[in-house]
Amino acid sequence: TLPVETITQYADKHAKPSELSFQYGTAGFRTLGSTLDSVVFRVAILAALRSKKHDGRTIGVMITASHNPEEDNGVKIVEPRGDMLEAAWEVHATNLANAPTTADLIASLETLVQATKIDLSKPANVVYASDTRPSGPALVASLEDGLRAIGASGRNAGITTTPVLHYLVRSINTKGTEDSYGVDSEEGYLEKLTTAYKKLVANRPPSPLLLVDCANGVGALIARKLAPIIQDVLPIRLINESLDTPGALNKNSGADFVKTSQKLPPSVAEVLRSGQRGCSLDGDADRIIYYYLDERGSFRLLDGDKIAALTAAFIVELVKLAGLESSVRVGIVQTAYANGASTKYLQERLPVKCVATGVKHLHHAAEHYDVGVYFEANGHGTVLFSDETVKTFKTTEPQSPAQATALEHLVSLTQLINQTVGDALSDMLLVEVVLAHKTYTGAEWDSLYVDLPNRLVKVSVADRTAFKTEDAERRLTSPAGLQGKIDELVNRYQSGRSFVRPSGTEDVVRVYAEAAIRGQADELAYRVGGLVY
Ligand code: NG1
Ligand code: ZN
Repeated sequence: TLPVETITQYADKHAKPSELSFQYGTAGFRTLGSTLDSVVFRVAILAALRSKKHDGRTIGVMITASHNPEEDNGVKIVEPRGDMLEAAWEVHATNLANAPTTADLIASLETLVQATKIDLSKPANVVYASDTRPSGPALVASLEDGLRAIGASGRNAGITTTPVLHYLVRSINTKGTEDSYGVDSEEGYLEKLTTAYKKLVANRPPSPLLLVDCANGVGALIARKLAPIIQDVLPIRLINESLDTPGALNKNSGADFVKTSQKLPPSVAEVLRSGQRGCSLDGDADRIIYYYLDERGSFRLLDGDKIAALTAAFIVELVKLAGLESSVRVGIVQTAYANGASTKYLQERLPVKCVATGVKHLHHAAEHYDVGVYFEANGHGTVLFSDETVKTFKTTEPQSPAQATALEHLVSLTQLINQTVGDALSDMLLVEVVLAHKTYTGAEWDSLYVDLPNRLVKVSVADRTAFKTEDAERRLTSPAGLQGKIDELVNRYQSGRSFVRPSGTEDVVRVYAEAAIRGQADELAYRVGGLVY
């Protein structure tokens, strides 16, 4: 049975604010950090129960609000293989978070244990981490109380990135097995990535200096440790790495700033030279956006779609060189936010699937390919290799030196790429591998296809739940009649495309539009926005 008395004692110290309600959305719970005490306490209990459900395997809990403002925070649960919490349990999380009183919480827990048939005698193991937000330490304390309340054993991974936490979860759960994912420490993570990177770029000339904008977030901590290990092959200069300047996190910097405003952070503009490449991480280092200045000094964006095109083409080429073209199926997963030009480019070469926004949808769709490349336009993404495919790479007998090299490179890629979740630093190394192999400049990479001008705007509405979608969020089914009006507008624009969906992480409706020319894309977004408002 549940330790009701202990849970009650602790839960009373972490009472739910009566005026608030919470929802486990695409990024877990996310809101003002100062309101999350009871939520994080309850999430810890849920994570412990999830661990019991998985026979004591370790569950992860990450405290972060990613690219959102510094005063926000959030919490999400990581499954034993390092992927996102199963959808059915998101509902349980929401239910627990909204139980009004301690007694209601206990009742909800009892119902949950019954309904999901949890054997309470099993052990519970949870590993947790947080980003650099000021509200982090208090929320970690709330989490630890939750673990104490249910008698779970916890491991504090400290202040680290979201992808490192996902890596740790999978590494802990595969320790000592033949599927061992890596040594379960930050050092193990760095060692795994950098060893693979050095193998992949051996015999290539060193890369030119790369600017890395850390958004004044936790990515800087890991990047600082990464830089010296690879400096001979990939010199890196970090900017926006001040972790103790109040208000600096994600402020005028980072991947979300660059992608949303389609310009350089002012701090990057000061130092980026013509022809030079740079990249921006987001606040928890699970997204990355690249850019460069062309010969006229104009800003050019290399977003998640461009990363997908670059890396997928490279993997396909290696698979061909390895003689595995007929047995290893490479595919791409995108969302509706993918630039239409990228979708066209990729569809001419590979199977492409469009899914709803949210990493879990992309991740699960990518699992259906032998090699599944998924990237959101905003720079969140990774590549998944099926177990069978990794085995094929390792056991295929090469018939030529070229085939042997291709197979070795493929094996190294499976180690370089963080397959649990999008990982800015792992993705950065992946991009740099391809650029080094192709001897591409930013401009050459950029020329794979030409982006359609596009605009993404937020619209505040009275009730965003009134907006319902179908066809991977590309069409509205409600409010009635609105989709017809959008279609009518879109038809008037050359290469026009626009869609409207409710955000899963903010209380807004997002409007996306693209068209053949800049002014038209802006105008279409503005006019569709006018229909929604
Ligand atoms: P919402 O708020 O549901 O649009 C945003 C991003 C997603 C994803 C999640 C999780 C856009 C348009 N949306 O979701 O791609 O990254 O946050 O962080 O970028
Ligand atoms: Zn993030």
